[in-house]
Amino acid sequence: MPITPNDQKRLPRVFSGIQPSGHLHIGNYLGALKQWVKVQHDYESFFCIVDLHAITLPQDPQALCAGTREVAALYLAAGIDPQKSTVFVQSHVPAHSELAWILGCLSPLGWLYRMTQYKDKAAKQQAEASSAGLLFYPVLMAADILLYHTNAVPVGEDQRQHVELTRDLAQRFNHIYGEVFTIPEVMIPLAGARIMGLDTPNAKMSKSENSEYHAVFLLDPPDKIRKKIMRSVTDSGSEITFNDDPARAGVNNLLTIYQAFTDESKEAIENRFAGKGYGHLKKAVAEVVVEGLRPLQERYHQLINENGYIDDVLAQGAERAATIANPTLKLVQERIGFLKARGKT
Ligand code: AQP
Repeated sequence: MPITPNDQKRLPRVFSGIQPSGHLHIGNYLGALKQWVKVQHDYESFFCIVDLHAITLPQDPQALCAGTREVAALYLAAGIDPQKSTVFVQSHVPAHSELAWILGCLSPLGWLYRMTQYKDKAAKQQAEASSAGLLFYPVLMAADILLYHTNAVPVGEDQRQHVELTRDLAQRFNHIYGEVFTIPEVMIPLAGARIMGLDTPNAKMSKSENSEYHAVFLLDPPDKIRKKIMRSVTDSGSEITFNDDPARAGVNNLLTIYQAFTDESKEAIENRFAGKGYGHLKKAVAEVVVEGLRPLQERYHQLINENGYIDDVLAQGAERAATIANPTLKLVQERIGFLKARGKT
């Protein structure tokens, strides 16, 4: 691992982020947030609200601005401790955009066109209408991660390919310009790494999916959560077991949600539901989700009403993040051969 000015005797670092591109759902919670809360005790942690990523698809300006604060409040409500972890907004630290440009100039287009998320999201739009930003998304994500000499990136399964690209870009830069970047590892949770849509159990749950019964949002009231789960798509069978069969993906998804919220073993869960019907399973899942989200929801409503608190946390976070990100960017610029601006240290 390359040694950098801030690196002496530090804890290993994690970096991760979520886009303020809609309301957060239980997939974002189980795939990302829940493991962040755990890892912050063992890692120096950087958790970002990635607004620059969000605009790779069209966003309503007011919703983006309100959503950025909402996501920040949800991080804290879920248990991210701003005294322990650095919480900040991506666009508040300009080094992210600057490093992304440099890394973009090292990224072969072929690597970017191969990204599954790009292909999926571009396919939902007219091919020519999808933005260059959407293609560039993983390069920006690489910049986010590499600026902090990140050791591990806690994300859901859908982001694995982007972390692999980050590793490739870091190795490419280090090979051409000498060691600067730490090569990060991906960190995927054992349960809940890929939560599927309740109405589309063969496609991942997503914020930007419009249908009403697709996702359970973290701020959905209990009755709405129950209604959505009771209406989730299952199959015509009756056996309640974890299963890879795509035809049984709905039941598998409900069991996965149950497992991720309760941390029980698969065996214990299968025993619990042996001989029971799907209606019973759905009710049980709805209750663990309602109860699992209750403390987060209560805390969220307190935090969002505390005048100026979220903005204070974000301002301190951005200041702290810049103290790590700016020296990394400076080192990169030197290695590339950019002329130092007069008067700048
Ligand atoms: N369905 C999911 N199951 C488990 N983890 C998930 N994540 C997203 N969906 C699931 C994880 O949440 C983190 C933040 O994701 P993001 O907002 O940066 O982008 P995304 O992966 O594209 O998430 P969405 O919800 O699908 O948003 P939109 O619809 O805006 O694209 C990541 O760690 C991701 O793995």
